[in-house]
Amino acid sequence: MDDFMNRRNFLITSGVGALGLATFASCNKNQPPTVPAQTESTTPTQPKEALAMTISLPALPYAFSALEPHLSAENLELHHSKHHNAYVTNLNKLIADGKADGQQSLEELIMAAPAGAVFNNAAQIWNHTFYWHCMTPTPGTQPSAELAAAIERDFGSMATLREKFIDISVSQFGSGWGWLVAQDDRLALQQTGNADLPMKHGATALLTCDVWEHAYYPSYKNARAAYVEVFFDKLINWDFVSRNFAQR
Ligand code: MN3
Repeated sequence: MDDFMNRRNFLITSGVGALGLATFASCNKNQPPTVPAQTESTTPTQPKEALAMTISLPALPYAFSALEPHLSAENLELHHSKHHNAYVTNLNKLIADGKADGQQSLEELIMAAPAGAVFNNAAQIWNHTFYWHCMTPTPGTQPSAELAAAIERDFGSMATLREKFIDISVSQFGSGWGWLVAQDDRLALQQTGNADLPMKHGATALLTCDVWEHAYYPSYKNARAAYVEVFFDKLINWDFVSRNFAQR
């Protein structure tokens, strides 16, 4: 586990001209890992008002091909370089156009924004970064003893959690996400549509599966259930889920 994976802060980079690059980690306790900062160049002619915060696309925590044969390199490259990146591009344009506060953290934007473009793009950036870290090319990770005990307490068994997680992920109508969350010190499952996410509903995300078609279509075509089963059985990074549970 490298330092990148351990430092669970979601950095947002700021292009502040001659002052150089400023980075900060937000205070939200449920964060994807640190992403390397990218320097945003500012031109000498750029007006001061335009020197707002910019948000960078976090690097994938593994190679595009690392999750093969379960998710193809083409699938991951398309998902990260096109879909995830598009949300970053869109949010930076909203900030540049003055429609989003470039001084707010991603989590602050998500919590403050009404339904609409700022919320959708900010939440999708958060959701995707979290999702990448919910998967690992390393087989055989296991829930911590504390998480395993909570799963048994709240679901009865890992087999029941598996069955219910797959069910809520497969049955989410249209685009959205299946989640394992902690809420009121219990484990629970949530379905969210489009960009919606647990922090908007008073819950802490522990695990998510992206069930937008773009997440699985290149590898599984329309077979969402097959994708979700492989996600649960082969791809979940239980070390990451266990850390989220410990820090809930
Ligand atoms: Mn997606």
